[in-house]
Amino acid sequence: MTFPLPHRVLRILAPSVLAPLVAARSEEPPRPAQVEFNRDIRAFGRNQRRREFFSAPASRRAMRSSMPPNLRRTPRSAMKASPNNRVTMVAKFFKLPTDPMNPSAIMKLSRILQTVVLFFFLATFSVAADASYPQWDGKETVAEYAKRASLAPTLTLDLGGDVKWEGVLIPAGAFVMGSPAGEAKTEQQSAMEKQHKVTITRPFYLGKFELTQAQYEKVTGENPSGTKGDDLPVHNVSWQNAQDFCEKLGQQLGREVQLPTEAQLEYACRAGTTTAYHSGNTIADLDKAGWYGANSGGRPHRGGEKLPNAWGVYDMHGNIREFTRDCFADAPPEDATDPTGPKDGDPKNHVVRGGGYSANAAVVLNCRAAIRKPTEALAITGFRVLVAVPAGK
Ligand SMILES: [Ca+2]
Repeated sequence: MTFPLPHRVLRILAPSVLAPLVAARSEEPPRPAQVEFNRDIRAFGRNQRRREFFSAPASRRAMRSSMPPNLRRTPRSAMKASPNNRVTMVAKFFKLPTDPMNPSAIMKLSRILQTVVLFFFLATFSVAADASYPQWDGKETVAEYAKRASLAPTLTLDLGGDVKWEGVLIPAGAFVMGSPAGEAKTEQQSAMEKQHKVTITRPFYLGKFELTQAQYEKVTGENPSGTKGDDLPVHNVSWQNAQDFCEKLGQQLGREVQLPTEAQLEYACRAGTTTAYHSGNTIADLDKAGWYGANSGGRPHRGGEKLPNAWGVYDMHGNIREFTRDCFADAPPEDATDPTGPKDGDPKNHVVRGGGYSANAAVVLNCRAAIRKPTEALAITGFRVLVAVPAGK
């Protein structure tokens, strides 16, 4: 057989040129098992090389099978798992075989990892959805906001028997918390009511009235109030009594029931106003909206006898002083989103808001919207409750 010149030259030169290369390749140390294992994981992750292999002509597969083990694409014997390999650690956590690791285990592990990724995606999405409630625009009515937020403007809950609880929707929104420099107040109050910006990201239903004795007794079986009357606000309760009531009612209804935070209560009280009372700045304005020393007759009154604020909430000034969820601290709060009070506050001393029916001329400023008082005078202190809206939409 004769060959053209170039082929002859190659036949002569090839052994001398290729021999050192073949020799070098054969002297190459076997690849570490870890490298082969990682490569195999990638191959099965895409499932691409496996398809390539089995779709290749039989001759090619045979050729590959005849190759030295260290040059094959996926030598099963090289699937040794290293204890330092992250995939191996995850596999061990889920009790999957790792030595040698078989394809079905790898696929199972892949599905588990996909599920974990999907879980984190959904969790992230739900957090984003929680923040998606619209903010009150500062002008619209609660009914208009409720329509925009796809929420009911009011909420009525059946506590059993004929006892009902009525809540009104408080929009999500931002406001300036605290009292302005020109407002009538003491020096000490002024220091504690430093103005700052607060954002409430989640709307909520707040009791239209202070919690009544009938409602409290229906849930707890007790009524510690000094002046008795089913429709009168419950009073002479401790913060823990109020907290226990919320927890018990929440379990009974399967809803999230809480005391409002200090910020939520001032925000709901102001209903967009910036004056000392939601009805204005003067004592005459207080007289329209709340029961205090000069108009109460020295006793608590049933809800609904004075003017509500713009969002339909009654007795936010006077009548019964109201517990908030927050611990008390002298230092004024700073700008915040959904604040929940000082973390290092006294757990036995909570912020009380709004003043009471006994506030005489000397302490009538205690009925202002921005007032911050520590726990004291339980005999004239009660609360109103908050029912949360769903976390996401
Ligand atoms: Ca009140």
